[in-house]
Amino acid sequence: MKTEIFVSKINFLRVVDENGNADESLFPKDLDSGTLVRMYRLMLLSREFDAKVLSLQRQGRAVTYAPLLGEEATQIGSALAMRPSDIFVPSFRQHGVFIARGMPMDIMLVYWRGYEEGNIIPKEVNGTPIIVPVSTQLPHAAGMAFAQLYNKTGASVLVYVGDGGTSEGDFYEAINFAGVWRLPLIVIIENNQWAISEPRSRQTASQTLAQKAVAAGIDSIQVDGNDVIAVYSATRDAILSGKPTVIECITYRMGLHTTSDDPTKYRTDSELEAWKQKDPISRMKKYLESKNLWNEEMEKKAAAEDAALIDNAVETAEKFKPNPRSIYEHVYSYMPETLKEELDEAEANNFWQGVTE
Ligand SMILES: Cc1ncc(C[n+]2csc(CCOP(=O)(O)OP(=O)(O)O)c2C)c(N)n1
Ligand SMILES: [Mg+2]
Repeated sequence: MKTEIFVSKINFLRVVDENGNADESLFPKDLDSGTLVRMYRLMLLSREFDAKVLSLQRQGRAVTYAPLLGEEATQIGSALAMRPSDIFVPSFRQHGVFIARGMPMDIMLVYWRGYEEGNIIPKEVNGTPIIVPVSTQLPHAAGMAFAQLYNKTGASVLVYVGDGGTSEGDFYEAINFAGVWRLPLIVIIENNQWAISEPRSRQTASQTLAQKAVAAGIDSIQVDGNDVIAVYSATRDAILSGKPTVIECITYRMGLHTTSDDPTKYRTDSELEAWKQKDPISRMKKYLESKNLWNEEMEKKAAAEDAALIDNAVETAEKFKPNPRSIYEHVYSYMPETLKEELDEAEANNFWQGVTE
């Protein structure tokens, strides 16, 4: 006997198209006009913040930075779908998620000036620090989701990973664990088509990244990641279902991998141009304008307000004086003897002042 024992399908969701036209039958019912405008404003603010950090880095006022340009809808849509009690676990590019969750921008900038004090996330933001080792955040997030289930908190854990990150063992292990234990874990794949210079086509032979969830026995969907409404809708549904879910958001990294990267070395202008036509911000703007919820005057006012907010945050962040002891204090939960010796020696030699005096 030979018979088909398993078939699967992956849905793709888009609610608002590139021209700003919405499929009303798919439009989430809980989105009022105030929230729609807020979504747009947060995308604008994230883009402005991003441009500012890039500029600071070029002036030697910030460290290596991973821009989010082009990925605003994926980040803001998913962040706004969370309830305050839901916990998010970022990787290193989710600046928009932090902003939408109320992370003070001056603290974010302290981190991007190179100080770990900026990676201490205020409790009410309900997220974990920036994590650079690719995909190591996934098993942590699965463990956190297990804790939510065990403690019956009712909260979900939303973890972000790039397309490249889904090739790591940590990704498969986390979704496998989530499937077995039916954890409230939502994995947002921010598929921006590139893992540094490695194109999506070279990362996996899998037709979609969403289908990787199938083997783990968990739900998944692919969404237009440049459509903030679709991302919101899929994430909200997943959170409310309480079930482990993988959401693949199709978006594009319009900028650099990081400030140390030069994408002109490995990708074509025509590819970038094609994605610019799908810009997540102009799409939402067209939609809001068609509903008379937004106009040029509001755009100008918003730009001025955002610039003032960001300038203020930069000013505050640049006044921040780091405590050099923190290099030693936060490595372990306690200070081992060997580290204590190093710290004592550094202090005895007035290490903080440098050696040139
Ligand atoms: C374990 C590990 N391997 C390699 C790197 C170097 N590295 C940093 S980002 C990156 C690519 C990540 O691509 P993707 O997951 O698609 O995320 P994106 O940068 O596009 O947001 C690599 C290989 C790292 N940080 N950690
Ligand atoms: Mg990527």
